[in-house]
Amino acid sequence: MSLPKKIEEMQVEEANELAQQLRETLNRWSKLYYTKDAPEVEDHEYDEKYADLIALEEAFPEIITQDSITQRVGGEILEGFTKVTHAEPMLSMGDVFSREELVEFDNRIQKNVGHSVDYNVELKIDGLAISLVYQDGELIQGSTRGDGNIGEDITKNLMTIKSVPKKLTRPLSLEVRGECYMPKASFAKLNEQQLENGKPVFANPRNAAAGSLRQLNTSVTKQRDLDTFIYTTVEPDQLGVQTQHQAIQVMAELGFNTNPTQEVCANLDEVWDYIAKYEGQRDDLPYGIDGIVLKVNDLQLQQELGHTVKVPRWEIAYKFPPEEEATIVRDIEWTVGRTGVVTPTAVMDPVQLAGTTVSRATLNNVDQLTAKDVHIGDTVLLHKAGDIIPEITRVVVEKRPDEIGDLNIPTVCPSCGKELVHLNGEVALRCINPDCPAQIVARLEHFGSRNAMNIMGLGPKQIQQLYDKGFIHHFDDLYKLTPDELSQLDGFKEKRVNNLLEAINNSRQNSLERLVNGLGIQGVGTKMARTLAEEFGTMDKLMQTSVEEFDAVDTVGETLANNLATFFQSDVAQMMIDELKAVGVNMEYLGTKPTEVQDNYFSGKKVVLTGKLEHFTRNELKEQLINLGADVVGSVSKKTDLLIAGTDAGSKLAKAESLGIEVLNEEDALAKIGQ
Ligand code: 1X8
Repeated sequence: MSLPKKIEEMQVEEANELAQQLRETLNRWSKLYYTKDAPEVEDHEYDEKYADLIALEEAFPEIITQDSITQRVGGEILEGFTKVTHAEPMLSMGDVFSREELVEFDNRIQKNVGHSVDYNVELKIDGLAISLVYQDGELIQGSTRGDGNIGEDITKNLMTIKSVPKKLTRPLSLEVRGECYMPKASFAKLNEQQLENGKPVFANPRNAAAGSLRQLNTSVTKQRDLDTFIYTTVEPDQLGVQTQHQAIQVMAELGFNTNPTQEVCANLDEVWDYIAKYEGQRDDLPYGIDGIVLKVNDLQLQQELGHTVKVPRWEIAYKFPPEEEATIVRDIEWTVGRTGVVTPTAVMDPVQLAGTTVSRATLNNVDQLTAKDVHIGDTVLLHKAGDIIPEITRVVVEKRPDEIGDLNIPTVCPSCGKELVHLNGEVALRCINPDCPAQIVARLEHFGSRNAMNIMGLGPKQIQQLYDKGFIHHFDDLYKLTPDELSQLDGFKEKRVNNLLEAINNSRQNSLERLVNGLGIQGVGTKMARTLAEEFGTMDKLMQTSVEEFDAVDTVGETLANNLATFFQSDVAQMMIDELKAVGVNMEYLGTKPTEVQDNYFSGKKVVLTGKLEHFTRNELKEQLINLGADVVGSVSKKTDLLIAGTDAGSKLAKAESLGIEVLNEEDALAKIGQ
């Protein structure tokens, strides 16, 4: 958990706020991951935040939003792809984890049908759901599942995969569905290459398949070794078959790759044998599976059983129990967060666990570390909580070396050396030194982050380097950075230096809520910062507000009101804010003004971006345009006002030209932005 406090101690407002922040972060990370092959964070960080979000949503179901990343059937819909509405929704599937639950499923089916049924049992492939549409035997469209109703058109990408037939052996018009995956061996090879080329590695074969398939540049897809298994058709009537088992056989005859392991089972004992057999072979299969799928074999019965809003009633997935692996703890790292909380992380010999390489597991707090009694040198069992977060299950005591060191729980801060404390009986160990370097760096990071001052190009790496060089310490130091200092950052040539300077400079004009968030006051997140800015209007007012006045705000509780008054009236805050005023940082709430941008070339226009850009990433340019009031959309249509085309622009450019839409190259666009 990386949550600031125990979920049991949270109010719904706070949980909601945290969940919203987590969603924004996770959405951004997952987008970066898919669109750029370049994750911003390590896998475990993503996993941890994802698990936090799940935990919050489980504790407070009322805060779940429809568009929460936890609610999506598939991945997200990418900007660069044309959207496809599925003729029949691509449903997800119910899942169970035990034999008892399988029995329940079977009982339900038997009750509904009136007798026992045959099941077709298939492997559940760890890949990406795809749909292929054929007209008169020709492949005309391929798409991702997307949100189940709308997917992305990835026809060109799928065309590069050998096992996807471009032409069927019979001129049928039908839609089939299946799984696109990357074989384990290809995954290993790809990651080796990625490492050699200094590129980030993929976390698991599934991510690698998704990242390879959802490439705007199909030549990348082609270089990746992807494969498919097709397991269903939307129109079984076309095949003249009565059962799922036959459907797969006929689809194989039509030219599709189908998985040969399917078996018809007459009862749950047979199903259970199948499960045991493939669970045992799991690691030997050339592709990843995460369970098996049980389907009522008779297609007529499937029809009669129908589906609920979300899932078919005639099929269920049995998920394998999470894998457990043994490894050795080599180090316990102690890290200091923004609020001074010090958390232990076990660093272990890397092991392959449920599809990813794991070498770190958080122990969350000292209590957990002592309860589990994890020492350096211990052999531990690792599993993935919810199949996501690596977690140490227990120490294998029998394997403990004769000589083992103490737990070595720090009494002083690993960063600044000051004494650590437990505040008000908290389990968390805290460094309360306001000058602790690790906290300063973490606070600066937060200050510049997306939901706070939103200084693009100022990431953790840059903050750490600038801090190490002694250029930044207080928030206002960011505004005093010189081009010469910035050019000392790794990889910063003139362009990046200028971009970062501009981003820092622009952040002076942010509305008050961003600054309030950036200050990192305990209990104040994005939403609370906005509430405070709206309510009190200026920083000066906030600094004169009493506990009672804070308390009078609807969503502010007593504890927070106290925190706020204490903070805003403290000498530290006074000084910090005076310094920020001195460097020209705006101290007023601008309300809706930021979006009421001055009329400019881009305001109100529907703009599409395509091709390779030189000076920006596409996201950066997009953000600039949005700030100028443009509506940046994914695909070119009659309604598009403007296409900005980088180099190697393809079909979008052609389409824009054919529709007579204005086209700017990157330089022209930059010139117009500058005006
Ligand atoms: C997902 C999957 C299905 C099958 C295999 N692998 C999957 N990942 C199969 O039916 N053999 S069905 C499915 C789904 O979401 N409906």
